[in-house]
Amino acid sequence: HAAENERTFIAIKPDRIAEIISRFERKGFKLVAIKIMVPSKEFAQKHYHDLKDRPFFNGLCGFLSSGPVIAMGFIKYGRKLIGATDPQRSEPGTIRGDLAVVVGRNIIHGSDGPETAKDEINLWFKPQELVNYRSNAEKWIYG
Ligand code: DGT
Ligand code: DGI
Repeated sequence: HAAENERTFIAIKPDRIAEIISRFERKGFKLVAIKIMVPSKEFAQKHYHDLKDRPFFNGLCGFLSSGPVIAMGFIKYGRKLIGATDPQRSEPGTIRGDLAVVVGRNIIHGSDGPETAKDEINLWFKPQELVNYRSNAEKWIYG
């Protein structure tokens, strides 16, 4: 199953680290890279380069670089857990629906597809920071 090996990049603000990671863990996402860092404004601009013409680009990059970010790479792709961009429109049960209020402060970024995930994982992580392994659950499920 191809989707089992797809990667996703997730970035979260601190404060609810355990809760947010646990949602991915419960859903069966496998963590393959994690670190905490304060991205520079220039780094944030690279991360959000697709949005450089939007009016909120400067504020968005300022916010991302304003403090620590926990960057994670997971195997398995999924936007459903995160919810719609605007927390006022994201469904209850999603991370943004449950934990966020304001669109410019929506606490979590997730790559929007397998291709952007590759680019984002390459931006945030060096190859040697990615760890691959079989989880115990996989051994029970796939033999
Ligand atoms: P909004 O209110 O929808 O425009 O979005 P916000 O609230 O995310 O954006 P804003 O303008 O309040 O700025 C958020 C961060 O970005 C803040 O830490 C300061 C930084 N920032 C905003 N405008 C500028 C600017 O013109 N120059 C610099 N160096 N930083 C800025
Ligand atoms: O992939 P998403 O994060 O769901 O959405 P996106 O890639 O379109 O936008 C990236 C981030 O930009 C989003 O998480 C929050 C911010 N953003 C998007 N639309 C708006 C916005 N920020 C403000 N202030 N106003 C917006 O309309």
